[in-house]
Amino acid sequence: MSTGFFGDIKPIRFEGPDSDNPLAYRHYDPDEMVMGKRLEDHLRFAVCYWHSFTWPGGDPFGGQTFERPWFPKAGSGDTMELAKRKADVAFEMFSLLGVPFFTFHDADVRPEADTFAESRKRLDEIADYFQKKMEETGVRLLWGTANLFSHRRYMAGAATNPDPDVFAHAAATVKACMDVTKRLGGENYVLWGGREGYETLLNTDIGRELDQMGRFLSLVVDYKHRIGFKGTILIEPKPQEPTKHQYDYDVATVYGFLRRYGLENEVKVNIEQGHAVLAGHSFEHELALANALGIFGSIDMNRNDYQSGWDTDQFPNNVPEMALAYYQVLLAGGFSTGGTNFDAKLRRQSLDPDDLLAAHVGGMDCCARGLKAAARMLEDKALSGPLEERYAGWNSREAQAMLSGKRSLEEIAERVEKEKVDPRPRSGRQEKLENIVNRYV
Ligand code: XLS
Ligand code: NI
Ligand code: NI
Repeated sequence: MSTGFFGDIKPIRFEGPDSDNPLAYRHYDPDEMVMGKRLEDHLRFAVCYWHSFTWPGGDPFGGQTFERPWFPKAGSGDTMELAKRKADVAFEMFSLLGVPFFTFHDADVRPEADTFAESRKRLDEIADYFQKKMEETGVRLLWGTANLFSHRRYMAGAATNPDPDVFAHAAATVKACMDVTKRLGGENYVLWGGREGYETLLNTDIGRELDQMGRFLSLVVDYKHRIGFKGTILIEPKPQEPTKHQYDYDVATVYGFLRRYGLENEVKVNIEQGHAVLAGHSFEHELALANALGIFGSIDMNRNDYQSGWDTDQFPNNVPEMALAYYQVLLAGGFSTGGTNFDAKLRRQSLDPDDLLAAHVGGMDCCARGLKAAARMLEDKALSGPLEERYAGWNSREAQAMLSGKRSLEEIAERVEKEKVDPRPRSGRQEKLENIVNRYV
């Protein structure tokens, strides 16, 4: 039954590149076979609940711009009835778009109550409601997560808070969210350390806070195994915002943290394009590094404005960038439990219900074009051929002996003199490779 929110818009269909229908897919045909796999199964799109249905359109200079029938009226509180209306529209949108997955925080889907116990009951009640809608629509849960950053109790951190009661509150909250994620068949559980960081060292003990965070994550991993949750635990790195310095700065930092607490085989990363950029990296750098370290999990596919310097969470619209990103995803073997989550919000002037649809349609088309270009580059060995050639010298017996630890520094030095080793620099061919990429995008 239609909620009427989107008017009489019909489900979005693939109409091919020549279509001028603004609400049709031109490049995303879920059934198209790419490298032996359906496009839908490659991309595994997810709509996020928070930006699309909860965020009111505010910025630091002004409040709500969006008017949604499920927002509480001025002066009155949020209710479970409104939460269910919101869910009705959310699932309607998932179905109209034909996305296979969604993602949510506890705070997005139910109003917070006066006590923890009551908040948890509300979350369970909404999960029941979701369960029915998921059965009806076939939409699945990519990941669930806890909002440990909006409420003022978390202003000085959740796991890293100086107050152990906040740590406990956060732990109980994550337990509730993991329970619900498991019950709904979620394929991952995400931890983004929203306020796990600091503003000033004058009031912060970094070593202690990292140990608290390590303990917290160990508790989460233990619990995952105890309840038999089969999904992947993911950390989402971000260098700053909201705190000045976030502990999960980037992929390399998270890997070091996981190693320190012995969790590198238990936890993977959810990499967000905008966060990569904030950390001074490219998206593909973060993806390639995660793959190299064996912790690649999932992606949040939302970009930043390159001039503004903060997390603007915009829908992707740059095909060459997406192509390089999905190239790394394909090199990593594609997604297993992960997927492409649009942690992206409309601009605050984009008021209309169909702006929400158009944003996702455009983002999905852009990703589809990028992935298809990446697949063609891979199939043609357009980049992997030259790369193999570049490192070919390492295939020699002597090179392998050096690499595997069979040669000491003295032995290597001796050979350099004896054989008059005299390496000749070779071109890195960057421009030629860039030209190759441009043939595919
Ligand atoms: C914020 C993060 C957040 C996570 C989920 O910058 O991207 O939205 O994805 O808590
Ligand atoms: Ni973000
Ligand atoms: Ni994110």
